[in-house]
Amino acid sequence: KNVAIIGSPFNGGQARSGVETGPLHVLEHGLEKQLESLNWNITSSKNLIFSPPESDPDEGRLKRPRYVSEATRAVSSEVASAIKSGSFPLTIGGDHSLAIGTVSGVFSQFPDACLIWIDAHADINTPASTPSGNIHGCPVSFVMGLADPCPPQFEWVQPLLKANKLAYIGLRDVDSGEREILKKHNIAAFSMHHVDKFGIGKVVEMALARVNPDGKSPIHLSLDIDALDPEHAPATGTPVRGGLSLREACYICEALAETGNLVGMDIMECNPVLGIDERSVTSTISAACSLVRCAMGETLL
Ligand code: DIR
Ligand code: MN
Ligand code: MN
Ligand code: MN
Repeated sequence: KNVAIIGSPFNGGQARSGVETGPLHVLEHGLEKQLESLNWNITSSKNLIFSPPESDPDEGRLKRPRYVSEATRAVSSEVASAIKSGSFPLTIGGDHSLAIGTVSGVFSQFPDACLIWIDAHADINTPASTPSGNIHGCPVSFVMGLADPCPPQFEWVQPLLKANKLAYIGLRDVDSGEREILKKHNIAAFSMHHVDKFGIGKVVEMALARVNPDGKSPIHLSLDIDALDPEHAPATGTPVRGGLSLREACYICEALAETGNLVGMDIMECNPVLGIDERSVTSTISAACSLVRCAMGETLL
């Protein structure tokens, strides 16, 4: 079992600084040792370097399109080369716009993969629907090719993700334009309401049945730490109350590990600078590490 850790200290997809310090905090918490003790061989552990272009005018409503495009393009090629060399790409963000890169990289190598997106938000705004202009609210629409026309900065992004290969769990703050997109494309979207109604075990089962009915597809997991209730992960840019318990989120990761089909993972949006005290930072970072360990087999016997 080989893993490539891709630290991605990037904040250009949203307005709050600090999220770029997420990867360092996660690594300082001891994630590498933790993975080694789960018998993972760390083939590489990088902290990528991103530097904002000198000029980066808005593209319509989109803020910092060049910076996000360049960063995510670099992440995409890191993820693809990790897979080519036989390693599991674990990308640590950074804001969730990075998933333009991780999903592009994974799907370039595994075209029949499916994507499980764990988040309070759907992150499927298009350049036309985004209320904020923050690209971390848009990555899913980009990798699906829903941005029409595609902003020129993002012409390198291929529409590799099909609507029937995407499932959400944990949603509770979805914009009206996003709701329409989810409906129109019949995307499997399990909100906190469904988690309450059916329980997390059933929700994961239903999500996998939708995107991976024959159980054969490779799976990429993109996890926004704000999927967790702010009680467990307060240090994040856009916390929303009423989220997943730590156990529910761990369960999702364990169930995906259990499939044996997981081929990549993102852990995004930890912003240690936004913790109100040491304890709130530590709980957020240790939750992120727990989720990674669960996805990478900690609880498999
Ligand atoms: C909102 C917030 N839907 C937007 N999105 C967030 O700006 O598009 N995503 N916070 O993580
Ligand atoms: Mn976000
Ligand atoms: Mn979110
Ligand atoms: Mn997100």
